Amino acid sequence: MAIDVATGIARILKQEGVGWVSTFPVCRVNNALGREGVPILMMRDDRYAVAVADAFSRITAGSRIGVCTFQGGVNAAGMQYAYAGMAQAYEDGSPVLCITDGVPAGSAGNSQYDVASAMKTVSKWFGYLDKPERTPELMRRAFTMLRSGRPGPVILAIPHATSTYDETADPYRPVKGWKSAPDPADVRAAADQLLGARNPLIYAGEGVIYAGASEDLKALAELVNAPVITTLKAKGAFPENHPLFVGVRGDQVSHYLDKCDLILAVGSSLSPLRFSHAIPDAAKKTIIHCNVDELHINKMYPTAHAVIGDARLTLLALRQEVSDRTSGAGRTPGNVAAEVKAARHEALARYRQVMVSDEKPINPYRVYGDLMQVLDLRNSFVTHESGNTRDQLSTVFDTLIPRGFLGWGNVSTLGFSLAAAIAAKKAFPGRASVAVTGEAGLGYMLGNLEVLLREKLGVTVVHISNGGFAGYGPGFWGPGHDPFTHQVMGPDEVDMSKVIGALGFHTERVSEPAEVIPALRRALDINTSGRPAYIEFICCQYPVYGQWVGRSAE
Ligand SMILES: Cc1ncc(C[n+]2csc(CCOP(=O)(O)OP(=O)(O)O)c2C)c(N)n1
Ligand SMILES: [Mg+2]
Repeated sequence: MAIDVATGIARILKQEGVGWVSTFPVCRVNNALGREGVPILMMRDDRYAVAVADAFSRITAGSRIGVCTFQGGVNAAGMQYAYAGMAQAYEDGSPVLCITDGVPAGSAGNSQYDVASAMKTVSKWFGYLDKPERTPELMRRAFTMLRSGRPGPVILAIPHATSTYDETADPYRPVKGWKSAPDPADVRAAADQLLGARNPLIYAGEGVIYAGASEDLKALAELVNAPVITTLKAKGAFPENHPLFVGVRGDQVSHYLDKCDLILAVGSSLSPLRFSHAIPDAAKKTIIHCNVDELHINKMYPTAHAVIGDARLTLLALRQEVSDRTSGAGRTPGNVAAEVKAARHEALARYRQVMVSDEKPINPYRVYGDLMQVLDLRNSFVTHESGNTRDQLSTVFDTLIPRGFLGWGNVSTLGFSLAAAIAAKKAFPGRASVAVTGEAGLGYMLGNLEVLLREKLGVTVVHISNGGFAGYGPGFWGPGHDPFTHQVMGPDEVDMSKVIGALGFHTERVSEPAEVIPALRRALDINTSGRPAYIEFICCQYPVYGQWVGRSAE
C-alpha cells in the first residue's frame, strides 16, 4: 500500500510506543501525526519543543523516548532556534528523537545556514531521508541509536514528507535496543584493584540511571563498603538517606575526593569542571572507569582500568567477582558509614541552620527545607534552574528515588526546568512536579506558561525572587565578578504573581517564612486538579552552596 513518508513516520512512532510529540510549527510531518492520532504537545517555541521531549527521555531513563518536531529545510528558522535545545541534549547525552524538514535535492547551498553540518555537531546520529522507501530503515536506525549504547540525541531530516512508498515492502518492527556486557578480564582487573584499595570511592554518573542500575549500585557499594558520590545529573541514582551516601558537591565530597586512593567511576563521563568535580591528585589515584563506550576513556585523566559495557551488567559482574573472591563477605567493614555520617553532618550544618531560618527576606534554604517537608520525596519530582537554585538544591535536597530530582546541565541552559517539570508531569501524572527557578530562568519560561494552562498540567513553579542574577560564586555582584550585570527589576518593582496570575495560574507572593509551607501546600493541592501554580518567594541574595572540587571562585 502506498503511503506518504509523513504518514509512515507517524505509524512507526505509534509502533514504537510514542504517546505524543512536542512541536513548534511548522514541520511537514505534523499533520500526519494528527491524522494518525499521535497527540501533539504544542510548545511556544522550538527550543522548548526539543527540551520537553529531551527531558521526557531523561526522566523515563530512555525507557520512553521523547520525540519532537520543528521547522527545518531551506527556511530553517525553527531549527536555528531549536539548536539550543539540541546542543543541551547532546551535552547531557539525552536520547531524544528530533524530526525536522530536510533541505530538498536541488536546494543545497541555497541558504547560508547549513542544516546538515549544524545538526551533525549536536547529534549522536543525523539521518537524511534521501528516498521515501528508506523510511523504515532510517527509523530503525534512529531507534537503534536511541535505545543502544551511549545515549544521545538523534536527528532525522525529511526533505520530501509527501513522497510515497510501499508500506508493505519493508514492514517495520519495533527496535528492542541492545546492551553489552564487559570483558571478564577487565572485570577481574577492576576487582583486583578495588579489593586492594585502602580508600575506594564510588563515583556514580547518569549511566547508572539509564541502565536502571540503582539497586545494583547500592548492592555493590554495600558489598565493598565504599562511600558513594553522584554527579549532578545522577543525583538520585543512589538513595541519599543511605549511610554510604556522601553527596553531590560540597566539603564532604571534597574530603572524600581528596582522601580516596581509588575511584570507581560508573556511568560518568568524568568531565571535570562542567558542573562536576575535578579529581585532585589524579595521577596518584587509580581510576577505574566503567562506561558504556570508549568515548570518555582516557579523557582528561589517565584511565587505569576501563570496563566497557552497560552499567547494570558491569555492576552485576563486579559484584559477582568481588563476592566470589571474598566468599560473599566483601571488603573489610571499617567505620565507613560512621565517617560518612560525621562528614555530612559537619559539611551540611551551615545549610541545615538556614533551612529553619526566620530571617526576612526569606533565606532560599528555608524554601528548600520546607519544600522537602511538604513533598512526598518518594512520589514527587523537583528540578532546579541554572544559577543559585541548581547550586543550592544540589547541595542540600534529599533525593530518595531515581528521578525524584532531575539534575541537568553539563552546560546548563536557562529555562530547562519548566520543560523538565512538564515532562515529569507527562511521565508521572500522579506525582507532584516542581521547578525551582530564579528570575533569569523565569524570563525564559514566560512564553511557555500558556502550555500548562492549555494542557492542564498541574506543575508548580517556585520562584526564588531575589531581584538579581545572584549566582555564581560570590554573586555576579561579588569580588571577581562583573558588578554591572546582576541587577534586574525585583519584587519591589514588579509583582510577578499578578502577571502570571492574570494568565490563569494559581499564584501567591510570600514574604513571611512561616507562610512557606502553607503556600506550597496550597499550590500542590491545586495542582492535583490540573491547574498550574506559581509561587514567588521574596528571598535574599544568598550565594552560598557546596563547591565543585577544583573550581575556584570565578
Ligand atoms: C541560556 C543561558 N545563558 C546564560 C547563562 C548564564 N547564567 C547562569 S545563571 C544566570 C543568572 C541566574 O540568575 P537568577 O535566575 O536570578 O538566579 P539566582 O542566581 O539569582 O538564584 C546566568 C545569566 C545560562 N546558564 N544559560
Ligand atoms: Mg535571582
